Amino acid sequence: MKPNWQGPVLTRRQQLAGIAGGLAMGALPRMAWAAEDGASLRDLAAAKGIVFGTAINAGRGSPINDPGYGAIVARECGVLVPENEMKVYVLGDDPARLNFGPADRIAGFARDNAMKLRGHTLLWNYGKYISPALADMVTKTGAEKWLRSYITAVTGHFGDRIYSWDVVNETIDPKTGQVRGTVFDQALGFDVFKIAYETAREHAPHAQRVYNDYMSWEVGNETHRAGVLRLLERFRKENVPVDALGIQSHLGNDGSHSGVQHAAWKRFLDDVTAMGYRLLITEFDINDREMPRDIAQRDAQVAAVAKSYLDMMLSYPQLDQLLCWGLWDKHSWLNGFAPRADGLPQRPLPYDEALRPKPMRAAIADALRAAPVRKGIA
Ligand code: 9MR
Repeated sequence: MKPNWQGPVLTRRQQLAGIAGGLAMGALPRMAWAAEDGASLRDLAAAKGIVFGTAINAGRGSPINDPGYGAIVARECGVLVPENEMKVYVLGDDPARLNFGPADRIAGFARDNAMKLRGHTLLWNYGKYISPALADMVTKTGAEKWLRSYITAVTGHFGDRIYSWDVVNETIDPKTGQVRGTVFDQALGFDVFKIAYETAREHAPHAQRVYNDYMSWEVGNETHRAGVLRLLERFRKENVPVDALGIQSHLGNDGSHSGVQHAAWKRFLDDVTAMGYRLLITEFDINDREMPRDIAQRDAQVAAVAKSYLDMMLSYPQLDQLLCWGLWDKHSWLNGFAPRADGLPQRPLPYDEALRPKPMRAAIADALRAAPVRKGIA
């Protein structure tokens, strides 16, 4: 295992207090702390040909502005993805005048800390996230023209910095298994996918092209999984240049982690990989809404779900990237989007409110230690 030391050793207290030894934020050292189990998730993953990382944001709760969190992200991660800053509602509707400021701050933080960068997402083909102003702009410009110029501008801006793009995100309606029906696919039909992936290939030929979605292993996802499989089959049939399936992995505890559920999920993954797609976990977290109040019990359940899921996922040699949707409970999207009925904060991520590592972190580390070596993208 390569040493992860690149800077001064700070005490835990210094890190948490955010003193960071007088170091300027931005270029954070990857610290070897006299810690728990020694090895960073980044190094445990890299030893297996896997790149480990997280989503971060550029605003509130960003590791860029918070030295305590910054030190953890810099130590644990080999890859970052912006949680929102590369979405059209941040970049803007006019391809000629895009606001790259927040995304560039994240790209700079990744570069300063020698991390890779993923892109999320060029086309979120989901009506809920297409504003009326964007829909107007697309209609006025023409869907094909708008899409081509937008994807050209965004991929061109980041160039080689981004090694993997979520080109299309969440286009399948989980209730029907069909393409959702947006201003884009209503105008272009299936060509919307050809245009998106071909334009990405043309302007970012080096980058992996991913289809990203949230179909999951839980009971109730059958229609969603079937719809995604049909889409992936059609991509192959019509030569749409898609390399990998991004499996978001926003898990919860529906109390049914049964053999049947495992078998159905495995069949899905087997079907996907049989078509030649690679796999990646893009947005891992575990919603604890249905878990007990008691923190020790809850953390143990979250860790158990994480271990069982990751053991299965990492048994696929096609899977070479594992990204959490944040590392810090305090800033998880789930607190806003899926609050617990008892009003307690969610604990869906590897680090708790006080930035202490949780059993979920240990579960991820154990799963990485147990994973077979693969020839990964890293
Ligand atoms: O975590 C993100 C949250 O901060 C945003 O408000 C929301 C809408 O843009 O998107 C969340 O991230 C989503 C991701 O982009 C796609 N998969 C589902 C994620 C959680 O909703």
